[in-house]
Amino acid sequence: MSGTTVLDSLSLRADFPILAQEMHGKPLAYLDSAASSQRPRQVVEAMDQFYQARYANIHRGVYVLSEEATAAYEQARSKVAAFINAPSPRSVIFTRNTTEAINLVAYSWGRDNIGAGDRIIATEMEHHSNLVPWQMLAQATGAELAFIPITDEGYLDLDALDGLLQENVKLVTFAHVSNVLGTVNPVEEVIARVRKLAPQAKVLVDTAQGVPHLPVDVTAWDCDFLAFSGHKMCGPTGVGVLYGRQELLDSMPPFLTGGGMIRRVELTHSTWDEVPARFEAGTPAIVEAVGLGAAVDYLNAVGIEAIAAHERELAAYALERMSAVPGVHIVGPPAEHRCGLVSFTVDRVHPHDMAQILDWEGVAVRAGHHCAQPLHRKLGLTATTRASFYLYTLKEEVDRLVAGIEKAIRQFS
Ligand code: 7TS
Repeated sequence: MSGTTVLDSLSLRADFPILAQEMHGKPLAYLDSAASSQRPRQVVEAMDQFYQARYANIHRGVYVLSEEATAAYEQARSKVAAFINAPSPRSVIFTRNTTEAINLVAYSWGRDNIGAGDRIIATEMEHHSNLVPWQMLAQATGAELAFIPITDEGYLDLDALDGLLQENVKLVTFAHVSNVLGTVNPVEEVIARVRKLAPQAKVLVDTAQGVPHLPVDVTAWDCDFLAFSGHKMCGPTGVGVLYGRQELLDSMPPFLTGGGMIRRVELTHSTWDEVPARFEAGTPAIVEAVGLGAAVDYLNAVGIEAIAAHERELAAYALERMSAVPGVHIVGPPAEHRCGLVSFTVDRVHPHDMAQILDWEGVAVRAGHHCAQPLHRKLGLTATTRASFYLYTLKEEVDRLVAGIEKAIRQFS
């Protein structure tokens, strides 16, 4: 069935020519947007036009082209700031991706503010990008790592969080949306508990899987840091974002050093530029930032609330259809608490075999641990197959996913 949803995805697909292809002689059903979304021609064209007519290095030339390129880069920063309701574009730093944004905080803020005996709280559902940097920091400083456990239904156990929130807690970090369970975590509720029980702690939200799909408001959330990637939200690869509370960023030393981030350099020492330049050493991803600005324009034009509603509908439909197939086991919560993402296992079919068979049907999904090994261990699994949706996903693609799963089950029975 190609039933309509709140979003006219069929029309939107005209903006994504990459989707109008066949794979193995079947129409491509791209169900791997959680790994990386596709990008609309508006984004590709904005980058193409910038390269062809507007490109120069930024923040250095006195000539018109460089001044215009600088203005375009800074305009992209303003668009991103408005998109997440940041109080000022100065609190938005362009990084390479979520991973680099989190590492920036771990190295710059972390090494200055975390010491032996301090506690860093993360969760059992984190992507390795929001886990390994804290392991490195804990090992370097003697700090302790603690984890908010997950319940059997795939929610954060908030009562357990309360018990962890003691006076040595310096940082609480968690995913807005799990890239495996699809759980949408109650960001404001978590932050309220942290503020009440451990007011000294800072909060970092990894919204790599959130901001492409759901409204994000750093001012309403009152978070200290927020990290995300351009390539999961219709933007290009190579650009990501760290939002930070202004006074925190202003107090932090640089992460990477070199050109573009200094005020004065002597042979033996230097002083730093203001934020955000302080954290953007070297020539940044100029064209990618402009592309991210165009992606934000695109998402605003479609409407993030409409995208969220569309995905909720697809998730509900996928859960209903998939759970009716004998032998299919879905991980994570019901549709009302998840994004458009469904990870599953199937009796007697290895997740990689499932992904391979689905590929032969033209259905592109991801299989493996999705960079969340501890979470898979907790679930008692080594791998899952994951289908993830976006604004261009059609209900009939969910039907094709289900048909592919049924075919794989027949082949392996
Ligand atoms: N945090 C979460 C929650 C993620 O899902 C990912 C990427 C990252 C951080 C890292 O983002 P990056 O842009 O720095 O790589 N997640 C996935 C995924 O689920 N499949 O491929 C990448």
